[in-house]
This record gives sequence, C-alpha cells and structure tokens, in this order.
Amino acid sequence: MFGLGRVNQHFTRRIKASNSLKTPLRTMITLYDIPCTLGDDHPRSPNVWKTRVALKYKGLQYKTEWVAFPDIKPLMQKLGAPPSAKSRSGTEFYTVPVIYDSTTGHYIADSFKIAQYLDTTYPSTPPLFPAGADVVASFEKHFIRETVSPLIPLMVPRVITHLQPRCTEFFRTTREQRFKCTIEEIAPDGSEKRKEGWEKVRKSLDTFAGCLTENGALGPYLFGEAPTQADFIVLGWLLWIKTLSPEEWEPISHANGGRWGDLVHATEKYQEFS
Ligand SMILES: N[C@@H](CCC(=O)N[C@@H](CS)C(=O)NCC(=O)O)C(=O)O
Repeated sequence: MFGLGRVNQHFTRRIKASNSLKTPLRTMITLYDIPCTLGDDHPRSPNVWKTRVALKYKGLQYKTEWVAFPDIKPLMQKLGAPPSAKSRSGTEFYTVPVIYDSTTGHYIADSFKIAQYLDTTYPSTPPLFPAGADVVASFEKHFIRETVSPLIPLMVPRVITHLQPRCTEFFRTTREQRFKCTIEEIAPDGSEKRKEGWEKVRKSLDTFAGCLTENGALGPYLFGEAPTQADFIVLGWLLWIKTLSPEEWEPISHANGGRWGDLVHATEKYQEFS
C-alpha cells in the first residue's frame, strides 16, 4: 500500500533543511485560490495549500488572488491559463491552484504540475522532488484513493458552511449531482454514516503510519530530515480538516503517535499566509 517500499528507496538520501526563507528571490508569483468566510488570511482549499506551503518552503514570493468557484473556468479561459486536467473524451477541468509567474510569463494549473514547474524553473531553491517526481506521483495516487476518497464526503458538509454566497449555489449543485443526495444527507453530524466514514479515514491513516514506521520514517516528515512535496500533499488534506472541523481534527492530530499533528506543527513556518 502507498508504494512506500519504493518511495523509501528513493528517499534514503537525507535532505538537509533549507535556509532559503532567509533569501527570498525577486520573483513574484500570483496564486489563485477560492475565498471563504474565514477571511483572506485563513485559506481553506486543500489543493491550494499544497502550493502555498511549497512556495513558502522555496522562499518564492507570492500574492493571492481570490476567485469564486463559478468564476474559475471563465477567468482562466480569459487569462489563457491551461485546464488542470482533461478527460479522455476531451472535457477540460478548470480548478485551483493556478499560478502566474511574472518572471517567465507562464500560467500553470494543478498542484503537482506547479511543484514540478517550480523545481525546474528555480533549481537553486530547496527541491520538492529530491528523488524525482514519479515516485511522489504514485504515492499521491494511493493516498487519494485510500485516505482522501473517504474523507471528502465528511468534509463537503463543512465546506459549504464556510463558503461565500457566490460560491454556495455552485458548490451545492455540483456536489449534490456527484453524491446523488442533498449535502445535508451526505454525512450528517452524529450519524452512523459519519462515524463509519471517519473509521475508514482512521484505518487508512493507521496503515499509512504503519508503512512509514516499517520503512524507518519516524517523522515529522515522511521521507527524511526535510519536507518534500509528499509531505505537502498530506499536509494540504490535514489542514483542510484542521481548519474546517477542529473537533474532528483533534483525535486525528493525536493518532499514530501524534505523527499528523507533528507534521502540521513542523511545517508551521511554511503555512504563514501571503
Ligand atoms: N489535481 C488538482 C485538483 C484541484 C482541485 O480539485 N481544486 C479544487 C479546490 S481545492 C477546485 O478548484 N475545485 C473546483 C470545482 O470543484 O469546480 C490539483 O492538485 O491541483
């Protein structure tokens, strides 16, 4: 599970923590994110968190532009930004994060592609993929299947309560189509469905933590002495829970010897808002 044996072989080289935050580059990056009712200095989009912390870790300056759910596609098309994904039938998906790099004039969509772009474009900054991107791509695929998939129905009812009015209708319509029921019916507080959902998430985290321990990764980072994109992927989803459902984050933060809480704590300086 999680391809951790393979991951570990690639991460045996220990990576020294970087001091790059002391020497930010002059580059300015615009990061597109979805606004929420928590305020501009409390972002909540899990996929955008991955890019936020990666930019900070690399010491690259960025500013946030807020874009409501229904405006993402028209805005990105107007700007000439690429879709983040395309289906086999040719349907294009427009999501955030998207970045605009004023130094190169490029728009990049999708947190993983952005991380690859940042490593390639700014090779003197701390690497997000010190052992290459393939192994992390395979890790992310497993993590999404095992942990994120059961987490999403638990968080959707939390997300809608934190959205600005312009986003609410779009979010309700698209999610109710996907889940084939009202948002309130997906996993109501106190319901058996919600309890079972959290059990699934906890079980997958138990397995993940077990694999990490077996592979000698004792934390706080997944594969060494410095964070990598793999940590930022996990962190994005942990911060989602922490921000939108603090009471459900509490037991997760202490589970598995406190590994998840430790990861959040160890990366606090990269979570500072820009
Ligand atoms: N694989 C993409 C997923 C991006 C994604 O799903 N982003 C969400 C916000 S966290 C989004 O923009 N959703 C738009 C929508 O549902 O219409 C990535 O890693 O960037």
